[in-house]
Amino acid sequence: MSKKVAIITGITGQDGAYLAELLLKKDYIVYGTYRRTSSVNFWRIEELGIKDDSNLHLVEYDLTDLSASIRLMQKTKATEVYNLAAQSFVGVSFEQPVTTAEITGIGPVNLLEAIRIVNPKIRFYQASTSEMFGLVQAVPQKEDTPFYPRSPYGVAKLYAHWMTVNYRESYGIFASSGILFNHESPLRGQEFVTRKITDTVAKIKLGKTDVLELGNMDAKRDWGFAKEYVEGMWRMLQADEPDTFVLATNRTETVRDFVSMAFKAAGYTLRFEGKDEQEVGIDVATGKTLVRVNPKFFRPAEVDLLIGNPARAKEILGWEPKTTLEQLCQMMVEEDLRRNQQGFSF
Ligand code: NDP
Ligand code: GDR
Repeated sequence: MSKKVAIITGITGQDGAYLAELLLKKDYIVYGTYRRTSSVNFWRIEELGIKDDSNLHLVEYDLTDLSASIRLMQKTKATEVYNLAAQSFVGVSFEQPVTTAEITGIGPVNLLEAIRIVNPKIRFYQASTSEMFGLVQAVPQKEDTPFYPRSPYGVAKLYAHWMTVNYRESYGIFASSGILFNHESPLRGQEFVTRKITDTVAKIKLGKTDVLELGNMDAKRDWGFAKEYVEGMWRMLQADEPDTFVLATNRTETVRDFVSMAFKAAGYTLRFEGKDEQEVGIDVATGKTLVRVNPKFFRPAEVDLLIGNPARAKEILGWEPKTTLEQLCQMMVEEDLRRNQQGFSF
């Protein structure tokens, strides 16, 4: 039997790298797309040891280009497309709302149109997000919870989500949308809060920096392990029917809790004092301030509370998360200690 062929857009990102690793293990031929930049950015697939795998083909591609999307389908003859590419940073979306709309909102429509034109039998996965829930309407959030996005990123993703549903219903395309809650790993980008925390904790431990500066520490998130979430994406495209699924852990913690957990993993006990912009985290053993608030990291609008119910994914896909937040945090701190000790950190 010939091998299955999949396209992963955004292979240079966290999820793209883990998904490529998973599909290669499953004996797929993988076309992973990356953007042209002045310097290449393959550290994640290098860390996973898959960059030179003979079944992995790296293809230059930009999600905002319809003709490139059509050629991508024609050339690769893929039967599964995982759209992970996006301007994915919520904070930046407030400063670059138009670019975010073009990439994160319209971009997926280029892929859907290419599928419709080239081969409507291609199965499509859209990386949707818990940011679409935004302002709390009900908890825990699930597939039928009303949406109320609170950032240009969330709004763009909601448009792409509904277009995915629309192409499913209008043209019978196998288009599934995964509403994924935050998922993290040692491969997470450093601008996201968990990795920023674990990398800075490692730097403090090694005497490379003194203090961790953060924005809103009251925000609550449902954090899972990225490697398990990409397995859920794959399962969505192997299901009998296209659908929408929430992937989450059904546990929520504040950013402050994650900070405490990360410092604990490096041997510190913190005590928090003060309120709002004056809040600080103090090392109980030495009395030193290790954490402080910097208002420059506040967002114009915030998503206060995310907690997802993944029951539907468990029932239909047999998917459930396994790694606890404590294990995830420990893994990230250890990896950042190792990297910083070796003199590099991405
Ligand atoms: P990353 O930010 O790590 O990766 C995003 C990828 O998209 C990168 O490879 C990036 O390339 C690529 N990209 C950006 N713009 C374009 C473009 N115009 N054309 C082609 N590629 C582009 O995100 P994650 O891996 O964390 O997330 C994967 C997807 O899942 C994203 O769509 C994200 O919005 C969504 N998501 C993520 C969640 C999470 O917690 N991680 C939760 C829910 C949804 P480059 O390296 O060149 O910037
Ligand atoms: P999020 O992730 O916005 O949930 O989007 P991020 O890690 O950026 O923020 C989580 C929460 O932490 C608060 N916060 C800070 N955030 C950052 N980045 N830096 C800080 O210094 C800081 N201080 C406090 C934020 O305000 C927020 O409340 C992620 C992305 O991966 C999206 O692409 C994805 O769709 C969602 O998760 C689900």
